[in-house]
Amino acid sequence: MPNYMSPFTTMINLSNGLIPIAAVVQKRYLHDLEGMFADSTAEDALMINNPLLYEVQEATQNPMEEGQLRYSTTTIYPGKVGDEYYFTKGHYHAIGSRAELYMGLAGEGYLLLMSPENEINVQRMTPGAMSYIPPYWAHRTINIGKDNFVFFACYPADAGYDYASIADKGFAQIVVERGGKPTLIENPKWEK
Ligand code: M6P
Ligand code: ZN
Repeated sequence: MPNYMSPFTTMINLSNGLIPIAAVVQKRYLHDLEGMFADSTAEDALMINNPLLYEVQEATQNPMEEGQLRYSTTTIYPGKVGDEYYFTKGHYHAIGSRAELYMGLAGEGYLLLMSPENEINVQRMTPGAMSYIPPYWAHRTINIGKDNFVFFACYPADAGYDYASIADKGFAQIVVERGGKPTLIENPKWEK
């Protein structure tokens, strides 16, 4: 007989992503993303204040086993390093064949994706946007607005995180402000 888990319900505030009884809250400061922004001078200058870039509230601590799901909300604060908008670290799934689903809850963001062949794709996310991350695509979210960008995520619990590939090379393109608008440009630090 399998060891059955008990069903449960987690309340999520759909206007701000708050999970009152979050299992874990992860806070990511600029220091945690050291070297990931294109403008190193701007990054170094801002490092003195080490601003909080984003928080992840985990709704569950479900076992990281095949067949299980985990879900969370992420809040990315508004801001830029130089002219590059605040973003999440970004990752491939350690088990590449695992997909993920995002839903916009508040604010405005971009979901930046990159295939294993370095093809770039961008999805604009606003409240109600259900954005599908197919298997094998690296994914990063970016706050392109003036308010908090908040989204919900649901993913297979065994997906895991491959952060190293993104930390080393980044994405082939980055999102910067040009003439007051978010604009996709080639990543000056990109190396294949
Ligand atoms: C979403 C999910 C999480 C992820 C978080 C932040 O909530 O994809 O699994 O941890 O975004 O992204 P990252 O882990 O790349 O910092
Ligand atoms: Zn993921």
